[in-house]
Amino acid sequence: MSLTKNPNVLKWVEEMTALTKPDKVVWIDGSKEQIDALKAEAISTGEMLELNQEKLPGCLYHRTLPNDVARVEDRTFICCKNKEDAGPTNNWMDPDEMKAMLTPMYDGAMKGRTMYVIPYSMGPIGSPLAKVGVEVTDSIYVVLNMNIMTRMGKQAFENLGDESNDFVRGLHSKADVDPEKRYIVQFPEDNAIWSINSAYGGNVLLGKKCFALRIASYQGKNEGWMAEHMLILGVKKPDGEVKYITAAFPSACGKTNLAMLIPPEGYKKDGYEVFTVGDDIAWMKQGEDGRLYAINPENGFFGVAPGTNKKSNFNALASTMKDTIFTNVAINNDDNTVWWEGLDKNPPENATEWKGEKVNGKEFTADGNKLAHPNSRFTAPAKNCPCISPEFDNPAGVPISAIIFGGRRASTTPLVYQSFDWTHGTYMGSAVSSETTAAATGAVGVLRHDPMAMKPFIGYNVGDYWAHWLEMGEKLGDKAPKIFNVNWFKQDENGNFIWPGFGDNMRVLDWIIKRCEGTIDADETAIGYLPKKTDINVEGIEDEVTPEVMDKLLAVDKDLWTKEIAEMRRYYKEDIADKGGNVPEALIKELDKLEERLAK
Ligand code: GTP
Ligand code: SPV
Ligand code: MN
Repeated sequence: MSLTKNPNVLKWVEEMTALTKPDKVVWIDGSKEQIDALKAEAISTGEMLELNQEKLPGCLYHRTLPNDVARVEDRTFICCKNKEDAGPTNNWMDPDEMKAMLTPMYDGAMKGRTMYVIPYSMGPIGSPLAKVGVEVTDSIYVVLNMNIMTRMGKQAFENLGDESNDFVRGLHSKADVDPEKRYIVQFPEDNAIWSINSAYGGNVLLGKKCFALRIASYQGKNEGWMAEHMLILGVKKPDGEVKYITAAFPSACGKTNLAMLIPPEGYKKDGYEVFTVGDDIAWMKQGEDGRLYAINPENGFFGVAPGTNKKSNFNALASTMKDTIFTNVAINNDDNTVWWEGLDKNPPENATEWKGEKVNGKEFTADGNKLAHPNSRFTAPAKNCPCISPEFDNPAGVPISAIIFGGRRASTTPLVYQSFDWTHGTYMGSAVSSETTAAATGAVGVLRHDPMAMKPFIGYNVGDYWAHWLEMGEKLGDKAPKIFNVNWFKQDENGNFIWPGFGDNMRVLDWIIKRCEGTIDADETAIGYLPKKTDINVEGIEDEVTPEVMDKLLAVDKDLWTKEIAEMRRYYKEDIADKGGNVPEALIKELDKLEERLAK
């Protein structure tokens, strides 16, 4: 039974049915009965494995094909009419040509399968910032993940209404999961997404990167708001006030960890608390009071498993203890639970590694093999998180005081610094670069530009995206959040991180909040405002972060920064301007000013 009378939805679902020719069409209402039945079906076919229901109630396991374990940026396209509108950071193809190429692939792709029609809301139902999507898919795994990651089911259609055409059409078929025919395609001008031949996370949970970033960034530019690859957290201070901060770090660079951090003992004693609003995506709009408000469009966490443990991210681990889907981690066959590198120091002897082979985990890992894929993930309901913000479902969102950029940089970038103003902060965002991770296919550890941590996710021309940032700054005026840059990943000569990171990042948030309140001075340097050496609180970590280490963390090395500036000039010109990106004059000026300040 279709769950809506909306003719636009019905017509589109009919078209998709005619194209993909499923044996059966099932509308997902989101009821517990329906979800339980789908879980049972997936378990019976072996698509999902049931984990130990005493230790991990409601938890399931899934493994994807070894060729299908991460986002595929080289096969991801923005298909708008004019190539220039996609800009230099996107693959482009003419929308009609793309559809002509993909239509035969979708033709009959669901024969012998069921098509699930998933209505979902990105953002709290009824929020003026929320938007509706409908995804059709032939994967139960997708349905069960969307059930965690979005507000899924009937209620989304109720929100859409019986007439509106304002929903994002998502067509997914895993088809043959053929990597040579894998395409992740956004049609921003049609509010549409086509994904084929993948069954992994960001490629197929179409509400996430495809909609909430690529399509939404385009909508945001046209409608005057922002869709960003940012976590949202609240810091409750001893006086009871909560300050909200967003942070953009590239994939697998610490958003989930920062969003859920547990403050060091001293801070806890003083009454500080951290609340999670979101761990990956923020939609932000100016509120009636002139400030910038953010909602998390998602309803769960699709988090990196390796490295997650009680100490590094207690709250993330706690979130995965029930009703969670684990993808591509290892199984401990002794008790049918899960394991991944960094969970603890005891790889299970009786293990199944992520590809499905039974191994002695101790010997296997001693030989340098990994039991879990480096991009293995958990899909956990946000409501499981012990520190979920009381404002999580607030349709109005939360007011943002600070925006942070960051990435993995072994050198050059100090632990933290503040921009002189919004325009300079926009420059800093445009200059984010980071060593690549396993979250996307390709080499790991290579430094690449990733402006605003959005390189793979800007649904239009990056030059226009920067211009939109500058326009937002003008609109926000003196109500604009302050902009900062952080780097948790500075290394010593031996490649060890010199900042303890994780919970201790609270010490940096503390400085940032005080800067927002105007209660702490800073050193004015060529690159921005830096903390005075003694203004980052190291109480309790003095042994590790000695004054010498702090000097290194806050160093601004003139030679390295001269190279950085030269690289930014090259980047703006060769990678952006020469390839059809219009770098705003104001950003070039910021680069000029930075160079002048450094020369002094
Ligand atoms: P996506 O979900 O891909 O967008 O990633 P993310 O930005 O949420 O990254 P996440 O928090 O999952 O962290 C990824 C990896 O970075 C994990 O292996 C963490 O252990 C590591 N990490 C996170 N925070 C820190 C930190 O403060 N210091 C260090 N050294 N590593 C960190
Ligand atoms: C990322 O890669 O930034 C993720 C995981 O958050 S995915 O959903 O696969 O994009
Ligand atoms: Mn992400």
